[in-house]
Amino acid sequence: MSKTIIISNRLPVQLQISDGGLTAIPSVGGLATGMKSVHSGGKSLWVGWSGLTDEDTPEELEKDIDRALKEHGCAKVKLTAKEIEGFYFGFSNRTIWPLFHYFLEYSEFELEFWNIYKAVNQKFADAIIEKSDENDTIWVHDYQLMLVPQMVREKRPNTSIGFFLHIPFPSYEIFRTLPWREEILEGLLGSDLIGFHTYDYERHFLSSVRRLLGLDVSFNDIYQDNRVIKVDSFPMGIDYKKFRDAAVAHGKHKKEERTDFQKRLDSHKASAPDTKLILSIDRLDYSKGIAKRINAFEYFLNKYPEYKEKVRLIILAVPSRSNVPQYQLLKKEIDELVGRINGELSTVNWTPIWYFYRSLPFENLIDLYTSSDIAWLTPLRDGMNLVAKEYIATRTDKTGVLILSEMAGSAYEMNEALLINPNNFEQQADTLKKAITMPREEQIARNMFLQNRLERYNVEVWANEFMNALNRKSDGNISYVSQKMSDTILNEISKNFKNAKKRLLFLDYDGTLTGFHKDPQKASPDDELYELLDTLNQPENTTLFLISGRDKQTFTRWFLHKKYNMIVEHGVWISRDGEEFKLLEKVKDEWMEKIKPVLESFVDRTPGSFIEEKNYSLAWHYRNTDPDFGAKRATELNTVLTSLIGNDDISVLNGNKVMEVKSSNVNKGRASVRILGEADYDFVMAIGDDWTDEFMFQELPDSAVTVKVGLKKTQARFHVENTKRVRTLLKKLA
Ligand code: GDG
Repeated sequence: MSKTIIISNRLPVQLQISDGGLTAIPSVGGLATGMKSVHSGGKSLWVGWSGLTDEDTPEELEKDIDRALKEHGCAKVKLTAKEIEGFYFGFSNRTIWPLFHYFLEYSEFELEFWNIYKAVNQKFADAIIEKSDENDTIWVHDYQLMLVPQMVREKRPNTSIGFFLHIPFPSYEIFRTLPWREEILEGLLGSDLIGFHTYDYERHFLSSVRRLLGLDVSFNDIYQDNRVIKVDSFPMGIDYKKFRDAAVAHGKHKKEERTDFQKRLDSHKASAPDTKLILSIDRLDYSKGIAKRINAFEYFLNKYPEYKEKVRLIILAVPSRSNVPQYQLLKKEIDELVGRINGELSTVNWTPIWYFYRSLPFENLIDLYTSSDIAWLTPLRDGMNLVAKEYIATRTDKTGVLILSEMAGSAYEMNEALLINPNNFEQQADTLKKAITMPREEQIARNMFLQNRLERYNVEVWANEFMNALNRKSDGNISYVSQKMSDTILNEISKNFKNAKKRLLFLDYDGTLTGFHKDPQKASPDDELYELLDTLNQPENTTLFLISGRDKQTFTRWFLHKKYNMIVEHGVWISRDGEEFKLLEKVKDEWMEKIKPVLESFVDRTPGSFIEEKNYSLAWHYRNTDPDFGAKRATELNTVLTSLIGNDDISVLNGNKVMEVKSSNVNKGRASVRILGEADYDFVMAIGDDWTDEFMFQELPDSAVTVKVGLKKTQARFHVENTKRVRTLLKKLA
């Protein structure tokens, strides 16, 4: 029976060792709840670190721990204190976390951290490999485990692997500073599906993949050798019902049933009924903008002094990663700020800031959410920010105002909140005033929309959507029109080839018989290729044509002495049996003089691009430009050319990172059909990789074996993954 394996740094259970023995308590965090529908019914396994280092685990308890974890569907990865130091506190939280949150100056690039990160990721991958088989579905979570997908893929090539990043993926300009950037991308690309909270993170990731790995990306598909990797955004929701129900129950509590914490809040509210409570809850983390928020609060009180004694800021900062020096510094900064402001502004009746540095039980969290008039969340960067969603979910009477930073992923879905830029104190002060004075009807109108959305797209829906997308992906959802060239099909084709009386082969060159090169002149044929073509070309009853967009000079140099038949410049020139090239088509070339300066202006403005001048066509190559910029310029050039051309005599071909302008009556389809008409062939095959080859696939009869190299949409009947596979195919025929 196939199962789902979930992998995260921490397991969704807390182990507690006391005199009484061992207890395992399920965690109540968002992820644990969200995964309930995925992690249930004994058909899943959750792999992660238990929270106890090897040093803290008494040997005699090992078996009990395993048993306790198993009861919760969990299995542990064992880690030493040194590994936790380098992998978790080191690379994860001193390199990746600051970098991905745009705190470049806090990022430490330590080789030692990186080595431990790799080794620990390998440990997680090994644990998965040991506990899974090919049919299982694997879901890896978050930035601590970015190398795991590829590590698992190596051993389990056909397993379905998904990855979700809970933090932002930064822009390419930030990400490129990481010394191990390629390794991280390659690690992630072991997945079949990569999920982010927002489209922006997705976009940043795709941009890095294109620029750093040079892979082709089309919409949200990444093409890597024989695989297509899907990238998508899945904004994480909350367990809406849990927060809603808790708030409803809280509202029904009689006075004596209330928590001590709530009783204290009540007495403060009673003593100052017009004082508004402003709440912020975060882990104590520099990405959350806590210090800036406190400064902005002081700014607000100075700008609008009439609100002194009329507002109170409650800060709940949950201790986090206190082993990391930046967090210790931040703690000190916040302690001092709160001390100074309270010292300067407090009156006998009023303390402006209540500051709690601790974690509170869930029921007190509900006390805070339901008692506060305003939630003020100002992260400088935040993958999502669930607190914003939780606050809204607990507002049973739909009152309450949410002020939320634009830099939080949740801001994209919470447009009805008051969105602010956390660096703009002026705007924040005015927004606080707006929130304090917002009419009740407006609060209700805004929150109604927010609540509906949060209820619908809750965390369970989030998890299911991800799993469904992953399952769809592994069902082979790629919209091939062509069939993959399996070994069985290959055998069949080879049989037909051998039995045929008269065979005709059309082979494209670049991207088909050989890979691409930065400089097209360097992509010359290798010995293996010559040998292969020689063998194929030998039999009397086989007519082999190299058919290419290349110029005749180059092909004369490379192939004329070999006496292969050749068609070049997409069908302008033909050479047979080692004879000089002759015109195959009559073509006009007067237009070239007019078009060339246009292309030249694009070369001047697009670094890395160049013009290839052929006898009857002009090609603008942009393979070596910045991929985004090059593609943008290509679209621009296309528009310019289309408006210039204006008649049917010349046309623009969009090839693989090349745009070619040529006479309309010339293309590979027309040329191949002409050759086909010369004799009675009972086996016809055409192989090519780009748009210009589609003409052949389209024009040749249905009985022809047409083969596309790569996974893009095509009119060919079959596809193969890469040039290596083309050679295997040809060797089989040879
Ligand atoms: C990462 C990303 C992304 C907080 N204090 C207490 C407490 N909490 C709970 C909240 C909320 C959770 O912790 C915090 O979630 P956030 O989303 O706000 O932030 P991170 O911890 O940084 O989480 C973030 C998230 O992953 C999910 O993908 O949204 O952007 O950074 O659920 O309720 N819970 C209790 N006591 C507390 O004192 N019981």
